[in-house]
Amino acid sequence: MSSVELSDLIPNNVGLSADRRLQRALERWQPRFIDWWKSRGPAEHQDHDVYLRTATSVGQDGWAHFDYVKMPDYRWGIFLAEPQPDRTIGFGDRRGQPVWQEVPGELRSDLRRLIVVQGDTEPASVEQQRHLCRTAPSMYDLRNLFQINVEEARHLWAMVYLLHAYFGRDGRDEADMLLERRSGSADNPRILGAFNEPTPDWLSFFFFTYFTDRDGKFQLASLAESGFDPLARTCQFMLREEAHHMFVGAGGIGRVVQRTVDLMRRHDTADVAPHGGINVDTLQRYLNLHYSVSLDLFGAETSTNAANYFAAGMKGRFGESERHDDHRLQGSVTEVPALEGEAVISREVPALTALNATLRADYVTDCQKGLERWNRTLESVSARLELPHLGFNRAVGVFGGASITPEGRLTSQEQWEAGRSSWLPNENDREHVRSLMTPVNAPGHMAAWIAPPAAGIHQKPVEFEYVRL
Ligand code: BYC
Ligand code: FE
Ligand code: FE
Repeated sequence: MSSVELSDLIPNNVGLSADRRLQRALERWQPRFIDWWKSRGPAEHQDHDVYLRTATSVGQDGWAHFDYVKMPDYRWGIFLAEPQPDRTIGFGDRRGQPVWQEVPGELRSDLRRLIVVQGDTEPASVEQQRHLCRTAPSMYDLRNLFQINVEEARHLWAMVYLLHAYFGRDGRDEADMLLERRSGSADNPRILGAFNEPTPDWLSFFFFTYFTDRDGKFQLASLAESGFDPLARTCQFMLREEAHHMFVGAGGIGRVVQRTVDLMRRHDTADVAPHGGINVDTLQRYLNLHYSVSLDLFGAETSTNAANYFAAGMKGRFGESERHDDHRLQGSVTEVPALEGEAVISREVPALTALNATLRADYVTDCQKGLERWNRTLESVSARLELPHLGFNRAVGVFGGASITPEGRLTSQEQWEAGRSSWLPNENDREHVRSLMTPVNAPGHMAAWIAPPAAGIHQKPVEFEYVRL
């Protein structure tokens, strides 16, 4: 195992200083990355000290260091989880064979594509969130936004390392293009749909980190099983950072729900908007949007791409080693949802082609957990949040373009359009949420639409000066 080289220009545990060519190539990419960060990263506070976590090692404890840092000076590093000696491929046709330390020639373009798609989402999310620093509901939240931004940028580094180290000239070109595509751009957009949607306000941000970063968790966990060992080890380490991103989403929505319930009880009304809160039906519409857009990220229910990725050992399932089957799936079948006339039915297909749907089903189960927690808070005012039907507002897969209500009923396109403003954020919701987005900067103070968190970061109090303004 290579030791951690923290004093290098690019901190790393991949022995970069022993490979001059690679080191020089990455050092040439670095200033372009910094330019991108300064022009497309957080729109403000780049000169302020922020209390941030920086990954510094990969051991079980003490993998991160907390201190004040100005964001452009953040030490973005390349860290792979420690190798497992004698690791073998855990699934697919090559199950049991030694994992690959180099890219097998016949899998080169597929692996590059998976890494590029993964890598593209990371800077995209930073671009989507760049204006949120102007409207943070507290200094604690501002710091969490920046923590997520610097870590998504580190995830970009993680994929760029793989492209440079293992894919030669094509890989370097792809790494350059990762800095050139722009979220929401008409001519050169980011690759996946959800990463071109705006994140205009903090309610959207919390739902994005709850639902879309959670797609990251499931995709990274699948890639963490990969037979391409450097990819697996990279993703294993990224997953440690990911937990905080989803915590920010779950905690953020939980705090909004708490404040809404407090206001409903205090004023004895479901309409808390005049009292500076966010109504439950507005929350439900935001949830419907972010959940449905995130479901699209799993691709089509049946996919020969997904079957090939699995059969060849490139991308496994969530928790592959804990599954009790043959891990090859040749001849296995499974049920996927389908449309038949007016009805949503389920259809039996080869399990290998259904792997996107399988991963999505695991994701849905995970999404449900946060709702249960929020619903315990909402119980006292007899309100609830629900996940809409899988087919609601979808652009990809069997439900793509179908007119399905949140309850799962197939309707006409006209009826669906008539229901849109009650199912998805409407102009009133947007306007009200926008009106709440005034920044609160004093340490420990919170905007009126959100309850304070239960605790601060890294044993610091909630009133801690997380950003020195
Ligand atoms: N938008 O065979 P299918 C994260 C395309 S999030 C646009 O079903 P496949 C993060 C597809 O490319 C995790 N296009 O596709 C979160 C294909 O095109 P071609 C990101 C889409 O390959 C928050 C065609 O439709 N990581 O980390 O089975 C903040 C047929 O589809 C979309 C990954 O996604 C879409 N939504 O599945 C920061 C992991 N969906 O080949 C970060 C890597 C599908 O016909 N990616 N298409 O031209 C993959 O594993 C797969 O590429 C996908 C798609 C699961 C995304
Ligand atoms: Fe990420
Ligand atoms: Fe993330």
